[in-house]
Amino acid sequence: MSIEQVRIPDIGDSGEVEVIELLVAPDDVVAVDDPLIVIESDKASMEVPSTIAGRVVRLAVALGDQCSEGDVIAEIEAAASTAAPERSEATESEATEPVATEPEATETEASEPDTNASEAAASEAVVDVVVPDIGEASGVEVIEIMVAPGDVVAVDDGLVVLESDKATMEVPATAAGEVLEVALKEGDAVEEGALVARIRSADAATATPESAAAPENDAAPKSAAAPAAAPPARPAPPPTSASASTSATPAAAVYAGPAVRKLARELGVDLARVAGSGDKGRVLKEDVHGYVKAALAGAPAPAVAGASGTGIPPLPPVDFSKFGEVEEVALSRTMKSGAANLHRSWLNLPHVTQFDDADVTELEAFRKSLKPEAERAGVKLTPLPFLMKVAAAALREFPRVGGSFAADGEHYVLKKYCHVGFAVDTPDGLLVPVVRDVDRKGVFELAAEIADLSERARTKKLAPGDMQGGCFSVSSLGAIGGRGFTPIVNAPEVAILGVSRLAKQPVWNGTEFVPRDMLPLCLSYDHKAINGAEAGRFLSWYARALGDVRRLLL
Ligand code: CAO
Repeated sequence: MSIEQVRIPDIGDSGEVEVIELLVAPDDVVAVDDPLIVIESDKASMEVPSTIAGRVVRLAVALGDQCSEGDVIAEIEAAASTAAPERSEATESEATEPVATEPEATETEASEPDTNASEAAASEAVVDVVVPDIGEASGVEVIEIMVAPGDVVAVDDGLVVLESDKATMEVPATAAGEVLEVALKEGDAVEEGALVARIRSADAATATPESAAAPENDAAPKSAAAPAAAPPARPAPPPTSASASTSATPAAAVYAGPAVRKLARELGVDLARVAGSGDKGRVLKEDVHGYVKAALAGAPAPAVAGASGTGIPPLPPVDFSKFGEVEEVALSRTMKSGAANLHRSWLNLPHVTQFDDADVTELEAFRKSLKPEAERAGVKLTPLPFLMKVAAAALREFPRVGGSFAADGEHYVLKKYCHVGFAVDTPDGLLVPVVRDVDRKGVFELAAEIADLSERARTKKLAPGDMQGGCFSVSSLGAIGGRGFTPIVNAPEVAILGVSRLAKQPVWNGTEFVPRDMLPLCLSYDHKAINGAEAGRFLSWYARALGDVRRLLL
């Protein structure tokens, strides 16, 4: 068994490169061509493959290290049968695959861009941007088109993003001006020298490295100069710099290496929606896995600024211990899933909240008069069973408020059943058990079920089914206090009633102020499902019905 060293290959780059990802660890077994690390320069990010099959004995680089061609990356104990010959020519050329170093090949392909360059010169102000030296023997895929005809670009603005199995890179504009034509589409496989776009140069004098600079550069080695007269490709920029770019789409702003892009494509993940936890917001494999996990758990994944849809920038981490002593307490599963559900609902539903007060003087008198009877029946009669019973009646009157959007996005579901959830504050977090068929139950029965479900919520005995199937929810903070709040809808429901603490208020009866028991109500709803007038009518109807429950008999 011999120990072989894998080194940074010819990276075709002038300066140093940074190690931005480690893809293996000591003791990992790798095959020839398995990626070991990802390096990044100001021109490209690329994976460095192993040139040796065997066991990784030592990684000679760490994240953030600066290195250059020839530096040792890893030491590998070569597997007996597959050990590569000691840095043979063949192995060298494999190691240097990420960049073109073959003069012949480059020379041949260089003829095309030269033609393009002379054409550009002939048509003076029209510049052909071609795929520069991308160091690939075969075709690389166009994965993003960043501009469209009519866009105005500056020199160095990204036009398209190319990706091979080794690197991801942008092809930048070599001239400032208006994009006349984009010659590529997503999925095309291209070679060095292929036409990317035609730009009507805003300033013919500064326009074309191909037309203007190339003749003066004749002294430069021809193999590289012709195709590379276009500036070399560069890595997709981090979101921060991309946001300042004029023509980049959110997808183009994604900052990720080839392995991560490949993984995202395999998993069907839109990288533009994944928050990057790497340096400068770079998306790492763990971020993609985390995103998928969150999606499967029904939780919202952290999302990036500028991403489409509901994406928001993640909050930067804070080391609170810098400011004083702290203690970290683990979040319970209930807290985590509750937080995820609330966050998802808050982000997906345009919330509006309306307020009203119900005069519950008569209802309170009625409830208090029933208390002894309720006690004999073994139940505690708080206002909540009445609030739920009246909610059931209101939902029958306003069926859309108890409905939900169908998953197909084309229909609205009106429910013929009436199940109402209620929020329970437990030591582990908020839970919303659901009482079935509230419209068919009396207040004593509801009181008994509320007590049973609350108790089971607090003792962690609720089954998942106990918290499903609600049409509407009631969140009562009345026992705790407060004059009003804006509850978050318990999606896929579209509305939730918040109830605050009832208080004696002076109410003008037309001739004098009289003391009345006033109950503050708030209705939050998904404005996509319910318009303000309908919500207003629902809440007024509800408050009136609470004020005179005899109306429910009508
Ligand atoms: N105004 C004044 N007093 C009220 C009231 C109101 N709106 N609602 C209830 N009360 C009184 C009750 O009558 C009871 O008084 P008595 O003991 O004198 O009879 C007392 O407050 C305690 O009630 P309770 O909390 O035991 O029972 P409940 O039926 O009102 O509530 C439950 C049950 C499970 C909803 C409640 O315990 C709870 O967990 N509430 C918190 C809900 C929550 O966290 N919501 C916020 C979620 S975010 O939207």
